[in-house]
Amino acid sequence: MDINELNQFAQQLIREAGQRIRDAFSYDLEIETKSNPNDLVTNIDRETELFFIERIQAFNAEHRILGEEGMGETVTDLNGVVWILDPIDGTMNFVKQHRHFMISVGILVDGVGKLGYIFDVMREDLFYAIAGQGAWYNDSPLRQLQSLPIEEAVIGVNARWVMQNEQVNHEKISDLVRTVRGTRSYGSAAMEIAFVVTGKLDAYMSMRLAPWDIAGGVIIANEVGAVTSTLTGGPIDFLSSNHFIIANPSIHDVILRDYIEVLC
Ligand code: 2AM
Ligand code: CA
Ligand code: CA
Ligand code: CA
Repeated sequence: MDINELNQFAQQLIREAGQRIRDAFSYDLEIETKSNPNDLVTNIDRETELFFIERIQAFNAEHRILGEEGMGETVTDLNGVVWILDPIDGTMNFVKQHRHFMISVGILVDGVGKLGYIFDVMREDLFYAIAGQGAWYNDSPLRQLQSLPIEEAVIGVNARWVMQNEQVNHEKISDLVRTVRGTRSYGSAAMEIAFVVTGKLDAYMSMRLAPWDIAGGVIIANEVGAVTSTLTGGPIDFLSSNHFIIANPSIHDVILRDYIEVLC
């Protein structure tokens, strides 16, 4: 398989899907809820995933697709070429803000991440990586992340974590929030990951992210030295949901050791 040809195809496809999503604002969105009243999905999420599936299958019928909306076949192993895709990451932002949502795509070959993409649909900004060759933000190569002390870090964390919750020890998270320079919460996991790989954030963490939220980002992270793991320091599994952290390598371990206690 020619990885550069696949990269060209994927970039073209992602940009075309982005154009379709932008065009969709001129007609009505159908908004439904999934697991809870704040877990949204629209007809555009589903139509975009179907668009990817049809185009990928026309490109190579052996490629398989693991997508959030489940419009493709069921994927339970990572043999061969597997696309892990989230057609719209940040659906609430899509619906409410009409910005700050991403297309997230990771392409794996026999379980190994080869190509990663995070596309900011409204800004038409592409973050991407080719494993072993490097990572780019549009036409600019991304540099290895520089070390910094935790006191100078700006981190992506959800405000609910600072309140008492069943997921993490909120007192330790409050300590982290007091220690760092600043916190942000953007509402799109892929966007926050894109910010960490470009040094605009120094860490981002979340509970229960799915493979399609993180696959593209993890592949980009590997090229710039960002560290990805579960919140207990375990490896990322592209077939199951789990808690997640991506961080500058100089602060990953200290965050897990001093500030994160997973309760569930
Ligand atoms: P989504 O927009 O594709 O659903 C903030 O909510 C981030 O967490 C988004 O990246 C969102 O992805 C992701 N997320 C994962 N599981 C979610 C859920 N059950 N409800 C809402 N957001 C979820
Ligand atoms: Ca969703
Ligand atoms: Ca998502
Ligand atoms: Ca989604």
